[in-house]
This record gives sequence, structure tokens and C-alpha cells, in this order.
Amino acid sequence: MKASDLFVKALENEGVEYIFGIPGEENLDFLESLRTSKIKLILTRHEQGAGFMAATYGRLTGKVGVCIATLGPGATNFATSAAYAQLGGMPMLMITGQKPIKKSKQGRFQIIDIVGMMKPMTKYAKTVVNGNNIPSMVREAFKVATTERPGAVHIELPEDIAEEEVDYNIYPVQEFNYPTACKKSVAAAVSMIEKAKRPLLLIGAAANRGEISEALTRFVDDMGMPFFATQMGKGVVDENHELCLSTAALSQDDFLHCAIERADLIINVGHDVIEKPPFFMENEEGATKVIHLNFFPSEVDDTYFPQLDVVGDIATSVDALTYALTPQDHWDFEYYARLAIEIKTRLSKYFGDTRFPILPQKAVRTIREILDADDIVTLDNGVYKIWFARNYRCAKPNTLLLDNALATMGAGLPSGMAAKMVKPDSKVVSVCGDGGFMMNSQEMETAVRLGLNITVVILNDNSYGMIKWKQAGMGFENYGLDLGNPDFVKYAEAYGASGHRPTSCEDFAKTLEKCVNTDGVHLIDLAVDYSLNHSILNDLLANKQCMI
Ligand SMILES: Cc1ncc(C[n+]2csc(CCOP(=O)(O)OP(=O)(O)O)c2C)c(N)n1
Ligand SMILES: [Mg+2]
Repeated sequence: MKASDLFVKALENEGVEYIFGIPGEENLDFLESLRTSKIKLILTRHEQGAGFMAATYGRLTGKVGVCIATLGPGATNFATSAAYAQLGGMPMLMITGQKPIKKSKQGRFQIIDIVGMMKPMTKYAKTVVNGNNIPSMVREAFKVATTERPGAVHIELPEDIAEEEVDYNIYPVQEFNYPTACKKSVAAAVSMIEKAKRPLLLIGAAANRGEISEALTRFVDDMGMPFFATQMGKGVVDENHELCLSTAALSQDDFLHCAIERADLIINVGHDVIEKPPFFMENEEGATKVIHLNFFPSEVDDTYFPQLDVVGDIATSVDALTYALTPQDHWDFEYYARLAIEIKTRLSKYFGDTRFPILPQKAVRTIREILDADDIVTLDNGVYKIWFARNYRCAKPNTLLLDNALATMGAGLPSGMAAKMVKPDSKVVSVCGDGGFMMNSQEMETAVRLGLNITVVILNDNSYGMIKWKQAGMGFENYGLDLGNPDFVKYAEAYGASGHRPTSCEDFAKTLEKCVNTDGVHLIDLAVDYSLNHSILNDLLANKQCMI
């Protein structure tokens, strides 16, 4: 059979449903093989959008999201999505074409060392040099992409290899189970936790992969232990739980850090250093200790050097702790309980504020009120991410998809589209800044063509607001960050989507309610007021007094 047919058969064998991307002439044999397969091609308007969609498919399903591009420019356009998947722990395979490798009359036209480019951004990057190797390469790439830490993998398929004759040879997919933590590390963790006076549970990104929610909820309930989450750990345990303190949206100085400062031990489940630190560890006598409980060992960093690693399948390790631990009379959670109420009061301060342009706190509140527990919000990257991390309480895992790893702009819309494809019964709202939205806004056409029901909310401040906020925080003059925007309502309409521009907070709530309950692609151009960012996130927090 033809090598490209074998490649597609190997992908079918792995259960691939979609391939996102833009084929080039070097992919045409592969495309022809795909035409008659069970796999659906999702044609996008930019390879970056395809990569973000594939990565998000991987993030939500735990299976490998697959995307395709041509050689050279198509493949280089995958660079940011490769980094996004790799840092974010999202299983993704990129397939790119290449000129013939045996004999070519094209000189160096369009030839870039793509495998070399991909190596530092992936877990695996290889060229197929013999079509008979395709099945084992695909099996290996899928295994590498999905096993902890999951990430990006890349296979380059040259034109002449794609068309060569090969033998049928497909490897069955084998279930993979993680080892469990050794008894010694579990016993050490039990001893540290039982001895601690004010232990605190932190839930990080890896806990949002796999079936960890149940085990962790049981741990929290049985121990009565207060918890907080990193931005990518939100929703693993219901954030409406009375023991939930909130999310670490900043690395220091937030109300939550009053609790972190009081803790003598933090049980860190699923966190690793790819996320902006939820707090900084201190290398001093008597400083808060940390237990790192994860699929993989901790990586030492200036902000993170745990005293104990409990390495193995997370749910199994958490269950082992729940079983072995006895809640201690000397555990003192009284301060945390008072702080949890205080944090709720502080964070809800502007929920009733109806000034317009809308405050980000109010926008978050409105979206939370309109969406149900299983609905999904995907964020692009801008200053509103901090407000969503702090104020948007998730009841279920992976219902607020934000990127606190690469923190790239441009992923909000494509990730929302992929989320809708994976979870068709959930309403999906993609929240973008006016800057980030325009980085992949061309995918509006893809969303309309695919008939996706999705609502995009653009928080419009006519600027790169996040950097403006940082600029002000550093005491610099306002310079170089103001934007001119298209008329977003007309822009949406030009794509065949519906466009809305609310004129009050009430109007926004009504418009959003209508959009999420009406089929089609909707865009809401929402004027946002960021004028309180500096006074709250810098001045107020820096000068806060922790309750005694
Ligand atoms: C691809 C990319 N380019 C640049 C940045 C740096 N950056 C982070 S946030 C930001 C501004 C975001 O502006 P916007 O999307 O309008 O959101 P806002 O903060 O204004 O709400 C920039 C330039 C980034 N994270 N990613
Ligand atoms: Mg902006």
C-alpha cells in the first residue's frame, strides 16, 4: 500500500477523529489518503489556529489532537501552538510536509530545518525516512504525547516518502497505567501532614488532567482541609465548596497569600513550574514546607524546591493519603475559615456595580451567572485573565480554559471552537481582548463554516491593556499601547456571524443570555473599564493588612 495510506490507517488506529490544518502541495498524497478515511479534516484560516484547536482537543479529551501543515511557512506557523501545547501539557501531534528527501530539483526553495526548529518545543520530532517505519513512529509519538507530562510531538512526512510503497503493519494501542507512589514517600507525606499545624492543599494544572476530581474531593471532605487552586487547576474540586479559599491569580500579595503565609505546609497536588508561581517558596529556616505530589518529580527552581516528592499516579497517591491520614486535633483551620469569608466579600465588591463601560469584575460575574456548571469559558490572554482567575468560580474541571503556561495571545477563539466540538452539549463563551482577538480573528470564518454555536466576548479597551497596566505599575508614562479597532459588529457580520454592542451592564446580560441560547456564531463588542486595575491590583493589594 501507499505510505500516506498507511499513515492515515495508523492515525485511525489511534482513534483520531479530526485533523486541523491547512494542507500544502507537499501534503497532497496524505490529503488524498485522508479523503477516504473516517477522519474529518477541519480546514482553518491559519496554521496557528489549527494548532491551538488541536492542542485544546488534546487538553479536553486527554487524546492526541492532530494538526497538519505544509513545509516551511506552514510549519513555522505551528511554532507558537507547539509551545502552547508543550508548556500547557496538552497532547498534540503536528504533521508537516517536506520536499522529497531522496532526489529533488527544487534547490533550497521553502526548505527550513523544521525538525530542528521543533526539537526544543516538543517531546519528539522526527522525519520519516522510510515509509515502513510510519506505524511504529505514530505509535511512539502518540504514547510520548499522552504520557505525563503530556505535550507536543511532530512528524515530518517528505513528499517522496508519502508516495512510496510499504507493507501494512499496524501496532495495537496498549493501555498505559502509571506506577503508584512508593510506600516510603506516602509514609513521609503522612508524617509531615499529621505533624503540621496549618496544612493547606494546593491544586495545580496536572490535577486537571485525568480522573482526579473525585479523589481530591474525598480528601478535602475527609480531612476538612482548606484548599486553593492555581489558574490551571481551577474546578478540579468545586470552587463553591466552603473550604475553597480562591485561586492564585497573582504570585504574591493577593488576599489568598495571607493564608499561604500562615501555612506551615502546602500539599501541592499537580502543580509544576510551567505555571506562573502561585506563591514563592522561601529558602529560610522555619519557612513553609511543600510536598510535591505529581505524576513526575519536581523541577528545582528559585521559586519551587519542595521538601518531599510523592511521585506516581495522582489519584492513587491522593487516595493513599486519604486512607492513611487521620485528621489531627491540633490542625488549626480557624484562620483559613475566616479568611475564606473575607476573600469572598472582597472579591464580590463590584458585582453590583453597573457603571458602563463595564468593570471586568462585573463582566466576569455576569458571565458566571448566565452559564451553567458544565459550560465552558475559554480565555485569550490579557489583563482580564487575572479577574477571571480570581472571580470565576468553577464547579467542574476544565470549565475555564486559560493559558497560564505560555500565556499566548490568539488562542481564545480557536480554543473555544475546539471546546465546542469536543463538548457540543456545553455552551461555550470565548473571552478575548481587542488585541488578542485580532491575532486569530480570521477563524471566525472557520467557526461559521463549521456551524459552531459559540459566543465571543471582546473586552474592548482600545489597547493592549495588560501591558498598559504593567507600564503604569512600573511608574512609566502611558506610551505605545493604544490601538485603533475595526467596527467589531460589522466585522462579525462580514463573516456571517451576528454582532452586538451592548450599551449598559443590563444590556450585556440580556445580549449574552440571548447569544448563548441562539444557534450560530455571535460576537459581543463589550466596552470595558480597566481604570481600577492599578488601584486594586497594585495599590490596594500591596497595602492590604492580613486579618489577625
Ligand atoms: C502572542 C503574544 N504577544 C504578546 C504578548 C504580550 N502581551 C500579554 S497581554 C498583552 C496585551 C493584551 O491585550 P488585549 O488582548 O487587548 O487584552 P487586554 O489586556 O487589553 O484586556 C500583550 C501584548 C503575549 N502574551 N502573547
Ligand atoms: Mg485590550
